[in-house]
Amino acid sequence: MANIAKIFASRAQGVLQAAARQPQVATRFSSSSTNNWEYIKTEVAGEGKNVAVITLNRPKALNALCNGLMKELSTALQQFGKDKTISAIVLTGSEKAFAAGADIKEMVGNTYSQCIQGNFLNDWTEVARTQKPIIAAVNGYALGGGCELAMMCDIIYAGDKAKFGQPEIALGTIPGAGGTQRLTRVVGKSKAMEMCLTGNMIGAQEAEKLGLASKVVPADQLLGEAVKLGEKIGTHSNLIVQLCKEAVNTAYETTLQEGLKFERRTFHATFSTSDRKEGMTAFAEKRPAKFTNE
Ligand code: CO8
Repeated sequence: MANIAKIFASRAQGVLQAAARQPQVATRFSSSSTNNWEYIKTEVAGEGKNVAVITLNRPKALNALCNGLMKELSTALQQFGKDKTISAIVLTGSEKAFAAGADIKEMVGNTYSQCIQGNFLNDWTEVARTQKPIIAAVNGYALGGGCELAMMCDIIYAGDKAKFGQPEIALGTIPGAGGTQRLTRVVGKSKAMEMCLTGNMIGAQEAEKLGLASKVVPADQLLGEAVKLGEKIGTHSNLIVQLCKEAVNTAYETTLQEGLKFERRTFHATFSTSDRKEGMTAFAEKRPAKFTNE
C-alpha cells in the first residue's frame, strides 16, 4: 500500500512540475474581426489566440438585446463554433451593463400571434446550442434576458459590481428565456421565486455564494481572468472538453440515473479517442500531453 501511495505521489509531483514548467500565458487582444458588426465586437485573445471574445456593443441602450444584436451574436457563435483554432468563447458587455434585458422598446407593440408566428426568441437558443465552452464575463447589470443569456453560458465570472436580476414582473410579463427554469435549478426554488416575484437584484458576492457565478473579480480584471480561464480550458483536448461539457449539461436535463448512464457511456467513449490514449500515456511518461483533438 505504502509503495502504491509513493508511486502516486511521485507521479503527481511529476505532473505538477511539468505544469509549472509550462510558460505562463499573457493575455492580449488582437482585433481580427472581418465582419462589420453593428451590435457586437469580436476578437481573438490569449497567447495562442485560441479564445474568442464577443463583446455586446450597444452601450447607449445598456446592451438591450434587440433582434439585430441576437442575430449577430448567433452568427458570431456559429462562426467561432466552426473555427478549429478556437477552444473557448468569452461573452461580455460593458463595465455598466452585461445586458439590461431584452429590448423593451422593440417588443412593446408585440402581440401574442406575432410572438408565435414570428418564432420570437428563436435566435436566443444559439448560446445554449454552442458546443464549445462559453464563459460569461459579467460586469454591471445582467437583467431579464441579460441574466438569462449569462445563464445559457457554461461558466459565469462576475465583476465585483455586477448585478443579476429577473425584473420582468415589473413589466407585466415573466422571464421567457430560462429565468424561471435555469435560475431555479441553480439557486433553488425559494431564492428564484423571490427574485422572479419581486424583481429584486442580487450583487456579485451573493451570486457567487448561491453558485450562480463561480468567481468574483475586480471589474477591471474581469475580462483578463475570463480569457485566462478560456486559455486554461484550451490546454486540454477540445474534443474531450466538448464531451465533458455535454455530460455536465446532461445533469440539468435528465434524471440522475439517466445522467449517470450517459456519463458512463461518454467516459467509455473517450477510450476510442487518440487524446485519451495520449493523456494517460503522457501521465505515465511524466511529460505534458500533446493533444490533437482526435
Ligand atoms: N430595453 C430597452 N432599452 C433599455 C433597456 C431595455 N431592457 N434597459 C435600458 N434601456 C435604455 C434606457 O431606455 C435608456 O435609453 P434612453 O437614454 O434612450 O432613455 C438607456 O438604456 C439607459 O438606461 P437608463 O437611463 O434607464 O439607465 P439607469 O442607469 O438609470 O438604469 C437600469 C439602469 C436599472 C438597468 C434600467 O435601465 C432598467 O431598469 N432597465 C430595464 C431592465 C429590465 O426591465 N430588463 C428586463 C427586460 S424584459 C426581458 O428581458 C424579457 C426577456 C424575455 C426573453 C427574451 C425576449 C426577447
